[in-house]
Amino acid sequence: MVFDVITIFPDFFRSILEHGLLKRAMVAGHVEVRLRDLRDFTNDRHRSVDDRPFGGGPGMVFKPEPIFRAVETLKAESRGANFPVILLSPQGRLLTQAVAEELARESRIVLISGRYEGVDERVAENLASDEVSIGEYVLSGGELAAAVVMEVVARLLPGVLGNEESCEQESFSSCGQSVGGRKHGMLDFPHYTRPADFRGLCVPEVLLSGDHEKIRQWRRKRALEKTWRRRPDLLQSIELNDEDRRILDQLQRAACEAPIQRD
Ligand code: 6GU
Repeated sequence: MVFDVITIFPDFFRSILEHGLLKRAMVAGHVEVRLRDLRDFTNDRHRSVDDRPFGGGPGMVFKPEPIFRAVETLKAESRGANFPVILLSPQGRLLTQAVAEELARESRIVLISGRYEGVDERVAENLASDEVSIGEYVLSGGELAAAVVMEVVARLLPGVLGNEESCEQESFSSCGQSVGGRKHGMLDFPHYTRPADFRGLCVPEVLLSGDHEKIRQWRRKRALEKTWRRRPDLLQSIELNDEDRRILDQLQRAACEAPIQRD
């Protein structure tokens, strides 16, 4: 997978590319990231990438010419190959695990880091093939968003996660059989490691028991419970078995007797 990132802050990406998953994916040859400085595609003396908005108002807007020139240069390099050109912006479609899975099927993706005040609309309308937002909040620029997209897509590529098992069980994970992006469609169960007693805060006894069936049941129950409290909306799309329904009935009944605060 090749990511071409068009940005006015190429240095912003250096640290995330030198640590963790993206670094490993690059070293192993699964991912290549090419940072493209937007200013290299300007042709005025000041290398200016933005200008004041037509119609007035605060802030500056990214000009179309450097962005068009940057993408056209990439297209010329790839000799006709087709690839998605994604504008990162708060107006985009929301990045979900399902969107990440869709993107992970590509072999090359161009990411354009916009900025909060805006990018000339002709980029979204006439150049980008897709517009993506990473969540319901406002960032000052698309750099963090581009980094998020690369991370969530890279970890889905075959061979990138050394430990496929940990991927299979975690919440929001998807090794091909997810429901709405999450394995089993619900939030993750709690995890613990040593020490078993940390300042009097003890790990649940069952996890120390070695009884794998009991541990499986406990994890399923805690995952259901957490999902019921925090994200009851997810329960609509989960396939529940008899044991699950019994657990949810119990929670429901307990809540009626002594209303529990959802957190
Ligand atoms: Cl992609 N860009 C900006 N500026 N803000 C955002 C975003 C993107 N996604 C969520 N908020």
